[in-house]
Amino acid sequence: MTLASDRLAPMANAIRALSMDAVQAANSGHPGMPMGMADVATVLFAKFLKFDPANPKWADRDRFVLSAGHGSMLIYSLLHLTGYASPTLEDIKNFRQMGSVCAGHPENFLIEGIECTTGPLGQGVAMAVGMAMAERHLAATFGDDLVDHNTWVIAGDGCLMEGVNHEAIGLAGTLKLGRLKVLWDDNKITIDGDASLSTSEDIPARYRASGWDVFECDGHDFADIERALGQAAASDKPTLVACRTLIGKGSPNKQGGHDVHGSPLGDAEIAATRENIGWAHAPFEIPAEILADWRSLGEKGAKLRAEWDARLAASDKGAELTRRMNGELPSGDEAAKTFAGWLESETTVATRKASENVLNVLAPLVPEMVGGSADLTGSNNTKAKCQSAFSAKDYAGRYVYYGIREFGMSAAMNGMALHGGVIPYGGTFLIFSDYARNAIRMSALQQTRVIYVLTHDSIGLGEDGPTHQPVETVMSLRLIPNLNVFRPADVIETAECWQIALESAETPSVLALTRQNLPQLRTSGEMLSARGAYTLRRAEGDRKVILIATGSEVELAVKVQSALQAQGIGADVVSMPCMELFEAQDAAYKHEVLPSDPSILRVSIEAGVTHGWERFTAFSLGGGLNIGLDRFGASAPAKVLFERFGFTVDAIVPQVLEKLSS
Ligand SMILES: Cc1ncc(C[n+]2csc(CCOP(=O)(O)OP(=O)(O)O)c2C)c(N)n1
Ligand SMILES: [Mg+2]
Repeated sequence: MTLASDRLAPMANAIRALSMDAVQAANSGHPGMPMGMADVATVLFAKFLKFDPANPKWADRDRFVLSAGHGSMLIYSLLHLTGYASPTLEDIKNFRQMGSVCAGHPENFLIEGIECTTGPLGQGVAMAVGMAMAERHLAATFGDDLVDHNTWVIAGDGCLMEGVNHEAIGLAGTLKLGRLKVLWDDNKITIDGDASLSTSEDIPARYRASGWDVFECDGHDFADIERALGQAAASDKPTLVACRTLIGKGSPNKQGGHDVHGSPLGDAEIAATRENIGWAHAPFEIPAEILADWRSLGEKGAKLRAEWDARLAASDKGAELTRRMNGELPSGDEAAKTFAGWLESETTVATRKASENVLNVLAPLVPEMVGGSADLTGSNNTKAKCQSAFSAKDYAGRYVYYGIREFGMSAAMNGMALHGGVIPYGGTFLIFSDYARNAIRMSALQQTRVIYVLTHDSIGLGEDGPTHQPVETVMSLRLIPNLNVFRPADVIETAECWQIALESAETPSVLALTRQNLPQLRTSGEMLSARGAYTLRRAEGDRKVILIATGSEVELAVKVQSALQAQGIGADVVSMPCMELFEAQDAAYKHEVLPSDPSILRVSIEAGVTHGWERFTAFSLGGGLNIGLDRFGASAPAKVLFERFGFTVDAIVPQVLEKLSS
């Protein structure tokens, strides 16, 4: 497709008009960025991007990430103009209104052509790194004739200023991700005003120092943009193109200033802009010949896609690539059989070690699993024996050394999962999930299958002390919607939780695992963790108490049960590896595990904040009892800490007795 420059200008103005009119209609939104980057985006879509609007999920399409998500009208305009079924013009007219897929920021779950949800600045670039990793991995696995595409990003000053940008570009440079191209909207404006208020760094030098190529262009000169994007496309390094632009370009009185970043232009300025750019058409009206030029862009992609379809059909690897891209797990019950065999053994291991044992079963059977750790491989036990390093020398490797980049790792894993064809999992200490927290939240919002292996999950890690001991962390992760937080109690539950995590195609998972050894408590039953909570030990005789515990405290609950039984007090032990899954059970099952009988005392035991446990215990005798840790830990051996903070039979039994007699 070769469109002359004089045809590109009206195409770019169509983006400007749609953006300013939609923001005006919504009376909120961000016109500046789409108007400023309209020319660059037009060249990208007209001359470089590989896409087929009729097949938004075509596996070998280029990925386009609008990292500067506030400029959402740019991507809505592009998708509509090039002929994607969604969004419609009606959706655009209802920008930011209830029911329109054109949400304030682009959401991957609302529109097929949107690769990832953006808005939290910086994470789009970091997710794009993950997409480029997945692309290289699949190309190495399936060959260039089936996997051969670029990841193009539009990012603003904010995306480059965020800390996660440093993590992302360091990783991309080290991995030599030459298929990654970032177009920087270098408008020198942020919300507060001139970018020089807050930044003075030499950004091109920073990127070059990280192993990137950097090119520059005048972002309003079509020929110059095409030259720079051509250089980027030809580079075998990850590439930044600094596109010098005017924010709000086209608006005669507001372009170049920060007021145009995030407010409607207003009727008078919109009229002046129409005049200035020569756009005589009514709001939301795109002249037929301009729309035809936009629609013609998809033809090249449709042809490439048809050729690719033929190669896929002819390839003996086609079916496997299709399976992986569809996110379907391999068939077979080998893993389940192996885990069932474990019931008979009595394995005492830390759950982080149990997780490694599980991985050594799963990773060979599920080749799309790509693991990694933020420099804690030997502590997180995340590397399976069959995995070798994913590196610039060997993209077929299935283990990523992410370095000390928890946030970057998590965002990259989102990008990998969204790209498809791989199931990413990655480890760090549970306490440092807070560094990654917004990416974990974005996993949940975007419905990605990302598995977080978070070890050293309580004071049970011991001597490293309170900086490393999670107290509020597990409960705070449970606050995030659509995130399954697992805290398995032994090797059997660990295997079950891993299986559930793998099977949860639209829900990310956290596996909170211990550093310290735990005995095997389960010797029977099948996939009980899938219920979220279950009765592990039944009371002998009259049940007066239900002990509800998670992870390492289930062992303690079993001991407390014995001590109570010795005094003639019947107690159930409920293991609750996943609150979210328990909450999702029907009322009958929940009542079976936690009967609504206020004469029974419910006791929660978890080595973390008690906040949140009331929901399971308040409806019970005397308001129930919550055993936990509502303060920071301390530096000492684990055993000493558990004693010091009351996680012992001797400390708990008297509290239970007192409650029972009150
Ligand atoms: C992590 C994060 N912090 C803050 C914001 C709020 N915010 C949205 S856009 C923006 C400024 C962006 O500046 P720039 O990227 O240069 O965009 P431009 O004004 O040029 O469109 C800020 C602070 C955000 N969306 N995400
Ligand atoms: Mg800016």
